[in-house]
Amino acid sequence: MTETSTPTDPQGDLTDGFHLIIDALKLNGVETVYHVPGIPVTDLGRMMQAEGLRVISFRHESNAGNAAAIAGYLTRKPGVCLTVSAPGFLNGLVALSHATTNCWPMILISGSSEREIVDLQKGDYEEMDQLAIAKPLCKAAYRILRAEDIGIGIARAVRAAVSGRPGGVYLDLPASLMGQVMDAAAGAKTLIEVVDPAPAQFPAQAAVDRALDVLSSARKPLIILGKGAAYAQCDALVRQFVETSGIPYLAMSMAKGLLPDDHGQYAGAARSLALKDSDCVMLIGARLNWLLSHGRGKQWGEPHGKRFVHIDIDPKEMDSNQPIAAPLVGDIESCLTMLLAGMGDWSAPDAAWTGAIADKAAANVARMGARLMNNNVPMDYHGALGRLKSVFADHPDAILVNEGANTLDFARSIIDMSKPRKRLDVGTWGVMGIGMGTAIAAAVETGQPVVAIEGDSAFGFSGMEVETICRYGLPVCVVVFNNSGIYRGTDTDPTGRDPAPTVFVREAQYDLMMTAFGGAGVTARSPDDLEQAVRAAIASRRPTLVNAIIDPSTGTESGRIGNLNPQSVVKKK
Ligand code: OXT
Ligand code: ADP
Ligand code: MG
Repeated sequence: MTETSTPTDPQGDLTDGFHLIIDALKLNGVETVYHVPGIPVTDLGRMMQAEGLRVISFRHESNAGNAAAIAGYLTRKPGVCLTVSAPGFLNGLVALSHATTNCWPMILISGSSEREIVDLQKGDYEEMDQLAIAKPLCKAAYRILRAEDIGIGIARAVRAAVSGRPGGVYLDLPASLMGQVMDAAAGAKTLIEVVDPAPAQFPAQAAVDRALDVLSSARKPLIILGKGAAYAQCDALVRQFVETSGIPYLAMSMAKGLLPDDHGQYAGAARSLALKDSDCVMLIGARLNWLLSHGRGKQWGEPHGKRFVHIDIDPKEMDSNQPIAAPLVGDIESCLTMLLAGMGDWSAPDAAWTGAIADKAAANVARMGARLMNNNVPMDYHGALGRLKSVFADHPDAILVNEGANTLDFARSIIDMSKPRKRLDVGTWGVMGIGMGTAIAAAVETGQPVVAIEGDSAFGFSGMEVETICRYGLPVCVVVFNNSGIYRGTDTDPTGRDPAPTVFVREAQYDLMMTAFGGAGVTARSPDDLEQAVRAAIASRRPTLVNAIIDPSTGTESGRIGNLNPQSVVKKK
């Protein structure tokens, strides 16, 4: 426990719960709080702002929570979301579970009602046993009942969020805690500045030697970089390891740009070949979950005898889907440092293997390149995204936020990223609704321009936050890929009664939502218009919404993951 801060002293020598919470957060490096005000946290939010924390006030807790989650990913510090009790708390929970699922550090702080009423279910204002509900949905959950425990409560929340496999933490603050008064000097002594919250974790030398043995004996090795490797923020080391090994690599969606996508070893455009024909796969901060078909099936060339090397900070991840021949349990920076130290005279993989991947990638890039040149009106995904690809090539620091189905999948493979942590998307769950919260936090945390490429359905989940973007004057350009529907805008109700469940109002004027709050709104019907509008938005840093009208018939069911839809046998008769 260190005594390094003097709590704000509202009344001479007294402090209270409000101020101790703020002091404890500041002491632990929290700078920004993503928030929706209301009883019992309105004054807490006001006081946070008065005490120098940046308070970003949202229109819905889900979006504030998504902002906090991605802030955690970008900064390796817990992103903090502050909500009211019961409904506000529940609204924040999707993001808290999303953060946990994605292994990002986040703290959801919710005000709550009084224990003595809630526990007897007497029917309090917004009564709910929030702690019990949060527990199964996050990495850790705590309630603070006494002002003198605020220091410990926040220290535990911070450490739980960032240590080991990062994740979401719930912190329950009953209303009565905030007004509790204590002596200021005594209060200061209760605060804890967490020392070394995410300690280095080195694997055993024997585990490193085993991994090097497995890798060096492979004829067709492949590296898969996941967002855990991007989160680890040891970018130069990852690059050094990949380049020293000479092994081709794939980047999972949010790991794109960890090494630039035009890197000679990048196998992204030969993904199927690389997965199917490799004989040894090294996973670095990526899980063999659904996004990698659990390491089995046709895509992996089953039956296969591939050997896996896996770096992950969580030992329980090993063997979760496939037997891991060489588990390396530790943090990526420590693991790669030890691997590099042991690589000595490393021989690059067989040129026949690397050459086959490079040839396939070049052929795929050329084939796709031709489709990206089109200037069709109405636009298709390739024509529109081809232009945005060139905008990102000219703005490598801009952050790409991306959600939707076709809009997500096409943008992922078309738009190259050249720097780490520039591509932020739907993550492990494929959640629609991360868009505006993510865009806002990306702008707030990095100061860089943000371009959010949004399916029209995806945008609808968080669209009201364009007001927040305008209110804070953030450099966010939202591009709505308006194909008038989910996947396609062409479905019909066979009975003729209603619109089909997947279609929206045709060519809705989403741009007016931005102009309603003082930002710029543009309709783009051609690739030329689209490119011009996005370039202007980045240059001006003015909140902008570009309503990009896409041919409603060009998308495919569920984008690239249509195979996950159950099929009706009856329908096929
Ligand atoms: O090698 P092959 O031949 O296979 O080719 C691959 C690469 O080699 C090649 N490639 C390239 N070629 C040339 N050049 C370059 N540079 C290049 N790069 C790659 O391209 C192919 C594909 O490569 P990729 O993408 O890397 O590989 P692949 O096989 O696709 O990878 C597999 C996956 C699984 C890793 C990947 O597909 C992936 O990451 N997928 C994520 C999918 C996902 O998460 N989708 C979102 C959820 S979909 C659905 O659930 C939706 N909902 C329901 C809903 C949700 N999600 N959430 C909530 C809260 N409520 C409801 C809804 C409502 S989507 C949705 C809305 C959709 O409508 P919108 O209007 O928003 O969007 P539109 O569809 O646009 O209308
Ligand atoms: P992707 O979706 O990109 O494949 P995942 O979210 O599935 O990535 O996997 C990320 C993995 O990275 C998680 O298993 C997590 O435990 C791990 N991880 C996160 N940070 C670190 C770190 N610093 N060192 C090692 N592993 C990490
Ligand atoms: Mg759509």
